[in-house]
Amino acid sequence: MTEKDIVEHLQVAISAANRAGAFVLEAEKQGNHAIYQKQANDFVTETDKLSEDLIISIIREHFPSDAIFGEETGSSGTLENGRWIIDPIDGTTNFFRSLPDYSISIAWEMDPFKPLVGVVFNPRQNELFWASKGGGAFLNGKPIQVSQLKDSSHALIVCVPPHRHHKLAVPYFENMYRIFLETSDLRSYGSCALELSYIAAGRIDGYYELCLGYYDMAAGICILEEAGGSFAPADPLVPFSDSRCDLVATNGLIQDWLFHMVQE
Ligand code: 2AM
Ligand code: CA
Repeated sequence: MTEKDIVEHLQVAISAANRAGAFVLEAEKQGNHAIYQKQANDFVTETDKLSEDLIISIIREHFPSDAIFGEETGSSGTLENGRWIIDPIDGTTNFFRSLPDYSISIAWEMDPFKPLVGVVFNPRQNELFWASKGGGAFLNGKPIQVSQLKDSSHALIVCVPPHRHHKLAVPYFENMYRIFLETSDLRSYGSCALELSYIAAGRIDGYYELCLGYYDMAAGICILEEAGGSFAPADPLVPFSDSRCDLVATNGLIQDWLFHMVQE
């Protein structure tokens, strides 16, 4: 894998995210979304599916046989040349309720759970976050960096309760309560890709969520790592998988503290 390969994949990811973002923004303005429920608190619209089709067609123009793992269409292609990981709208509930925090998330990796390229585009705010391994992290072309906050009592932490897995609510809220007592305040935006990008840009300091899909976080963890942040499975005995990722992510400086907070 050469630097040129990484740059070529990054360029295609940026182009696909821009085109899908413009398409999704236009659809949001049109309104009248047909909304389908996949499972409890898990919704999909026609626009999610069309956005994924558009992204896949752009990837296929450039890399016809690469493996692709998309939230809406599942897995296809051969793993030899790595794989793309796509969330065509991350924050679908925000999208169809016209809340501004939704994004298009596209990553590419050679080894599982080690993304080399990550692009997250929020068309409502016109914010394009991207990163490539060793190449740094950027927001609309300007380098970004995590916050330098070391003192958890001043930290702003994103906590997203397990909205699709209510059985996990009690232990989650116990951890969230402890985090709340030891920090400045909590937030929740509803798009994992943006939440990770916001840590990368130094806007917030940490993030704790259970039961993510890998497509929610693949691009975001690449951007976060390149901006100097850290992430890890919330439970060291449960490694990331495509269908379930329990995540603790921070600016790096408070990673040990947040990890410790969620071990009970
Ligand atoms: P999605 O829109 O692609 O399904 C993890 O929080 C993921 O769950 C988010 O990235 C978002 O992904 C979705 N999500 C977040 N908050 C949600 C909520 N309150 N209800 C439904 N889906 C939510
Ligand atoms: Ca989605």
